[in-house]
Amino acid sequence: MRISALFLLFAFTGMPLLAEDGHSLWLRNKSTVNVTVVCQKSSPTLSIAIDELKHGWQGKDNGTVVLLVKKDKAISNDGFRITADGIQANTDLGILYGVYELMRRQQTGEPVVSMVSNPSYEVRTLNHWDNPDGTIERGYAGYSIFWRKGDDSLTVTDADRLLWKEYARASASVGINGAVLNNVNASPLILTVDYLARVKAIADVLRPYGIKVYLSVKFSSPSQIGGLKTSDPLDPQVIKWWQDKIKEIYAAIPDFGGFLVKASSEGQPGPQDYGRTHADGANMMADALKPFGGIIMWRAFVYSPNDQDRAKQAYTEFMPLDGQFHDNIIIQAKNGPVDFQPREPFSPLFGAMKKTPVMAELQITQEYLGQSVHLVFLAPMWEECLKSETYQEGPGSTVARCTDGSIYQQKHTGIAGVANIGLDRNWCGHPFAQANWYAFGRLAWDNTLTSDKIADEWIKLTFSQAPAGQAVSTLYTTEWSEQFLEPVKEMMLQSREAAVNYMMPLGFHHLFAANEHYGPGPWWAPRGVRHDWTPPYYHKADTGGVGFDRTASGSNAVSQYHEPLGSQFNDLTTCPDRYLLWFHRLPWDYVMRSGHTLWDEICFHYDKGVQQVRDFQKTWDRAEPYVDKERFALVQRKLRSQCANAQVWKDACLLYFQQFSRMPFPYDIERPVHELDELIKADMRRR
Ligand code: BDP
Repeated sequence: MRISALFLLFAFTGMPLLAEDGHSLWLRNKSTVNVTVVCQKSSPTLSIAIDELKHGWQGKDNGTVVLLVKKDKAISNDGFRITADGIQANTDLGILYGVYELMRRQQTGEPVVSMVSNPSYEVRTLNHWDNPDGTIERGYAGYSIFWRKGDDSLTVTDADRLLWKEYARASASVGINGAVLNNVNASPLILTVDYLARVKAIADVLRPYGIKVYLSVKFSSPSQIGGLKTSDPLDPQVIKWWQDKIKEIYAAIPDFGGFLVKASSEGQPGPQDYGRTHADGANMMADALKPFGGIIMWRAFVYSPNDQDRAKQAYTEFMPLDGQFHDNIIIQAKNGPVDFQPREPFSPLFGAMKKTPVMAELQITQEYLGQSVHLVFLAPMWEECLKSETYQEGPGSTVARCTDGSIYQQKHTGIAGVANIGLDRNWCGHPFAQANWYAFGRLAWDNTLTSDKIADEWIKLTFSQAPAGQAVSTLYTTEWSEQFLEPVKEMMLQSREAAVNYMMPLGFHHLFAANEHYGPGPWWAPRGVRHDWTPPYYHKADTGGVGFDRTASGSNAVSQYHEPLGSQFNDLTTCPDRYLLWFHRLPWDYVMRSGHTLWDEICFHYDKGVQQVRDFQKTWDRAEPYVDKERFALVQRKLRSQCANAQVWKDACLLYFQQFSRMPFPYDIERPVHELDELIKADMRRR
């Protein structure tokens, strides 16, 4: 009797009969009551908006929502206005975004108030580092959702279309409007007829959700697949080849977004192979895209193993070109000057290039942050970057405002996130890694949001599901908040700092073993490997001290920051501790603001990082009554690995650096539990 009643309950409420696999992300809750939607216009995007409202409405029973596409000067781009009657926007997509906002408010219990919301950036893209054979560079959640290996790899199936649709819906629900479908280390294959046919099929599915597709292209494509002798950007035949290729693309995909280009970087071909500049290369492609409204996102991730500090090279190379780029080009710079490290100061290009739009490239996939094993909520890292003060146009010139068009007149603005999405049933490998996809979209839409608010929304949407007839917001009782929401949120908010503590505190960076960028390897420097790819290049530890001297008397990277920031970083008394060893080389017994020696302070940070992860384990175990058993167990297991890994990080770094500091561990910290030799050997074995 009980069983069949339960079964009926499941059948009627649509509650999952299957185990919770995390596939529905933050889009779990279904409508409980009726709603009438009034909309004068019809379009595929508006149909989705209407459908979403009917299925997800959690407002008043028998409510009416009016969707109105009508010009309104207060609304820009695909922004929207929420009124007492419904949603108004200049575009159909604006209506869809308004619907998602309205429903997010209903589902998280945030009041639905009259408001206007405009996106911070025009281009809000996910960059997929997916290869045509289905592998993903730095992907930790299975193979590509777009590409696969095998004879029938280009056949588009219904299952493909369904997955792309789910992907598009999730992305659109947080305001993402672009997808770069392939790796920046691009295969020229992507521009061949068969692959372009699949790109078109993907674009067709993504279009109603307002997501434009873009492609990463290889600069040498004209010679590699076009049969030309050169790919020199000033060669008339090369120019013609790109024009024809672009025409071919737009004939199939009229709203194609444009190209992302990694050129003359890490061995990739580029204009410099032909004695041309980045501007020459980018302008040639941009001109070919211009008649169709396409853009170029040209990456500033460039460095070579020369004598110049790697952290300075992008600025050195791109600043002289400011003003030379055509107006449909955006320079895409990683948030930090080196490479997606757990913590870096912001890239000095933000705000410095005044005549060229610069967009931030963030990394959602946790290449350097524990991949899909560690629970690391990245919003605090991105918030730190976006809110960093550049001083370029006086106080208030934050990275966010220097890139979103509020300070400089920019024809285009954008922000990109390197995606963490794969074929894993839960999309991202780790249930909490979904929060990073969510957070990227939310910050791309509104770069003033706080990490706290984003985490709050995400937890509510991801870990609750209302039974039939009940609005989900009624589940958020005081008990639920105190016992679940607040502690889990606190864990998320601390998680990035914890990772910095157990991996690379106090301005350390790039201490990874080998090329997999997962475990520690401060010792790692095999003969024959480029010095700027080895940790000793970055930490420079010896018995005299540790850290990279980027002050005026060192590499002078500080000079790339606008005053007063340059001086602040240069001066030991004003340089924030979090960037200390990024900018300064110091003796091990240097006395910190805290009164501790540098060595002790390093030890305390590593020790704290491990303790923090141990606390996360306790927090999560207490959360058990509030989480389905599948996701609970998965996170519990991953936290166990994270904890073991954190211990390895701490032991490896402390034991390695102790060889140089020759100082004892402070009595207050937990002792290492591994032997250094053992850790070094284990690292060698892994490769
Ligand atoms: C590095 C990654 C490498 C990427 C490169 C890039 O290790 O796989 O190709 O960045 O962004 O962080 O181009």
